[in-house]
Amino acid sequence: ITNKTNNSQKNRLIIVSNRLPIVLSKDNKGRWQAEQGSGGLITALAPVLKNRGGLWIGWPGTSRAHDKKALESVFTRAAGDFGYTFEPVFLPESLVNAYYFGFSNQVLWPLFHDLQTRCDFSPDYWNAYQKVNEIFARTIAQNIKSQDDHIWVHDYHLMGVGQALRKLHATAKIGYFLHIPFPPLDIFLKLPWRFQILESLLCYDMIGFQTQRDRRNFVQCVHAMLNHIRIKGRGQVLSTQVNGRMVRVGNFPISIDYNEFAKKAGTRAVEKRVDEIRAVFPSDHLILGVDRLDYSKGIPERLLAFRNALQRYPELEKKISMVQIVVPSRQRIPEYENLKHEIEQLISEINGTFTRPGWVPIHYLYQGVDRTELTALYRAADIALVTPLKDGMNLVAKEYCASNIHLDGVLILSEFAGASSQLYKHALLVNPHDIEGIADAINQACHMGLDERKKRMRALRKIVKKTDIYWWVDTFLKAVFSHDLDTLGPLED
Ligand code: GDG
Repeated sequence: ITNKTNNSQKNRLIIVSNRLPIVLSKDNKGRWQAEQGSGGLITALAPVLKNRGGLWIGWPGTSRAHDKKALESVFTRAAGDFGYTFEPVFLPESLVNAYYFGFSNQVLWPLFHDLQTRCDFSPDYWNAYQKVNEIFARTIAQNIKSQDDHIWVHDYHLMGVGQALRKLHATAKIGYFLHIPFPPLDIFLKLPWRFQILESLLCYDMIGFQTQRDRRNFVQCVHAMLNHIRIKGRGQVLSTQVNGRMVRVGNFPISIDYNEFAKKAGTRAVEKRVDEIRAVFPSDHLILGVDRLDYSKGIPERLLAFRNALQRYPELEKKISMVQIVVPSRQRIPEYENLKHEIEQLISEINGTFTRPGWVPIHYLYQGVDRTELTALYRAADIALVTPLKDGMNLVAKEYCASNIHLDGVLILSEFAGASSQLYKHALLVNPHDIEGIADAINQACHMGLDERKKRMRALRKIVKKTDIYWWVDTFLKAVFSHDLDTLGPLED
């Protein structure tokens, strides 16, 4: 699907996500300008949209009335530049907080990461979430041109869009992909709107999850809560009948543009930065952590494990250094601000205790870095420490492998990252709550011989390369829109 050019409007693809894949900024005369964003999803979907004819619907990030008019011409120009069109969904300022920071990020995000004590089940949040999902559905309905249009809705912000579209009598096929985990039954049951959410999801033609774990949790919730529905089948895609309609349920581990990372890792610019980074960190083993600021990423636990390694394996003194990048995220939610303080306090305590002349154990950046710097850090790092408490997939783990072109790095990976369902055999798997276990893995990685490191990294890279982001897009679209599920290949999971 990704490689075939199809200029006709048949099977036009409509992607729907909370945010448009565009970065808006103002030039020096105060006029809006648009640049394509840089995430993996955008990189993968942009060529598909261009080839098949496509539209991306999402919130542009601003609601102010006077911006709306100005933005119209920006989106028309961007369509000409990028080869597919954009439809902004303008959300009333009064709803954005309760929908985005409220229901999406203080109900669904913590609950689906098994952290129900962090939830704020305020009814206002739910009302705003429903209203915003209806606004998205209306915009989609206005943009459907034919029964053959294929709609693909993304992530936890938009679980109710399918149901709202059905209420508007939309009959086009709608696929949905959840980027975050789906929780086990006991946790899902805590949600006051559990029935509404399950029933909304079952309005899609395909519900896609990252891993078998998430799909199994979803199937268990459906079977326990909705007696009349039975999800059946084997293999990557299961199915059921809901009100006379077939609903498919599958798992599709998202990935990265492997070739792009591997290619970038070998460029002169990256090579130069790797040398500079290695010169700044003369210790034998450079350990890297890269995360958005989020309590699901297990950053404090990881820091405690690093401290534990220094305490229990004193011979590692001056031999290991850690770079931890924390990218600012969801700053308006107080929990995130508190987490930032917790991380910073821990880092200063650890550095205060262990620093020696010429050696500072932890280097901390509370900022994003550009792609060249990130790739150079991936390449320079001897060990990547990816220890989320729970994660849908975790792309950092895959990006580290793709960038490790000399095959000498070790990936330490949480059992509870979706990525472990594919990488478990060749990474060092850890329980992110087990501080001593992670410390032992750090010590093991520091002592691992080059042969073993290469063997493991070669195998990891092979898996990431084979199931890259283009494979993911292709497999998902085939599973939603083809009639014959047998055409799907087997999946290692
Ligand atoms: C959600 C799910 C799932 C990070 N720091 C910098 C930077 N990044 C980029 C990484 C990576 C992305 O951000 C983070 O992706 P993750 O997958 O690790 O995590 P979430 O943001 O939580 O994503 C997750 C994902 O959706 C996809 O389905 O895997 O489980 O939670 O691509 O490279 N990029 C740059 N500078 C940085 O400093 N340029």
